[in-house]
Amino acid sequence: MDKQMNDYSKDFPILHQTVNDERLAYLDSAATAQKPKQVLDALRHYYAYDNANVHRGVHTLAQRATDQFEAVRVKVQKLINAKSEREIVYTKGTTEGLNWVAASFATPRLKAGDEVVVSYLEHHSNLVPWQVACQKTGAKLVYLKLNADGTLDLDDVAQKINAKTKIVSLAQASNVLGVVNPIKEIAQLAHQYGAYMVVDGAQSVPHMQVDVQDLDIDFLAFSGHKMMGPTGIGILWGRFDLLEQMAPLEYGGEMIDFVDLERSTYKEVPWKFEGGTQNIAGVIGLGSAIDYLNQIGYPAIQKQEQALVAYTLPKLLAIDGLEVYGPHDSNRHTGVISFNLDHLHPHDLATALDMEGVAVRAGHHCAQPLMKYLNVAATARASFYLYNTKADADQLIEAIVKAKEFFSNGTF
Ligand code: C6P
Repeated sequence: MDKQMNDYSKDFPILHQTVNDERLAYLDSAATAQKPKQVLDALRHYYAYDNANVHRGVHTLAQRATDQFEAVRVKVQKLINAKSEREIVYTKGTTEGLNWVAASFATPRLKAGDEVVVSYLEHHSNLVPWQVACQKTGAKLVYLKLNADGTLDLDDVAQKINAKTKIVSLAQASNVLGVVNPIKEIAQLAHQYGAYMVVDGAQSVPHMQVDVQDLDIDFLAFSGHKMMGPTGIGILWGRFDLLEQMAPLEYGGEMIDFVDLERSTYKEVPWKFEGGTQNIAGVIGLGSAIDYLNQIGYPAIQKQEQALVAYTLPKLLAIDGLEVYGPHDSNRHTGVISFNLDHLHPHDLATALDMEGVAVRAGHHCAQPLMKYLNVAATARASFYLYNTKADADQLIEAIVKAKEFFSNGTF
């Protein structure tokens, strides 16, 4: 093992298998991350010993489940340095969080003549909810341009965020280009004009320290499954005063205070947003994933991912006919690398890589406006996480070279 790299894969049982008779190299963590055995154990323990509905029972199991459920709120609060655990709302994932902000916070405030600013690199989950909000209110959706290396064009940012801007909603890290946006500076600019700053943290919170107070943002949405937690659980963080102004999105069990025949009152933030039986096991698994993240620490995670990108990117760039989208400088790159090889369709490339045990994603990555902007139909994408090693990177490179030979000579 390289001195700069650790092998965390021992904690991830799924990684120790063969796929198509080859060692598995899982390079699709931007789609969903694998789960360490600590998270798998926490889920099993919860279902084996503590399973009960939360906030509803006085019996011991209900108390245990409720205590664990609420304790995770505090873990999330500390992870992102929120002011209070009551600013932490459980959701299904990033998509739901962004939809809630667009529908319940932004839509009632927007009107014709207002502008909502997004960028060309956004995931559909940070575009479509804003399209709908704009369609409903007559506000205009404004797109920030990118530089050739996929970073935001800051001159364009300075022009397009102005007195008409009411919302700026940006991904902190791109799921396609491997760039990180300067959220703190953009939030400052947005606030100068009285606009609100919404951040899609799906690809940042799993990989880097995100401090909502330091960034001085208004909302942050992220997903548990991309940070080694279970699927179906996510977080919407919002400034408390803003969450208080938002109406709930789902009405029914558990989010109410008092129900009369004609009308009802609701619980306080955050519980007024959490109608119905929640994904309790998901919350507990997320808590365990946060413990795991904290035990390794973001600096070590970033060091590992940086070392992997520094090792892989030059090797990819050296392959004749392979085009990398996003920065070519590994120091300015996250663990997400998108590329195309010659005139091969990325789905064919990804299928060939799968035959070699290498799991990458191919397609538009839920970022069709970005594909149009880059003038490509789709890309292949390798994404690293802390449990990847140099062996995974080598396997990727070898499989690409083999695929290139196969598709040009017809021999595998
Ligand atoms: N991107 C990818 O392969 P959900 O599905 O709600 O957990 O996350 C949506 C989402 C929002 N923003 C960004 C930047 C994302 O990357 C994602 C999920 C996955 O790139 C699945 S499409």
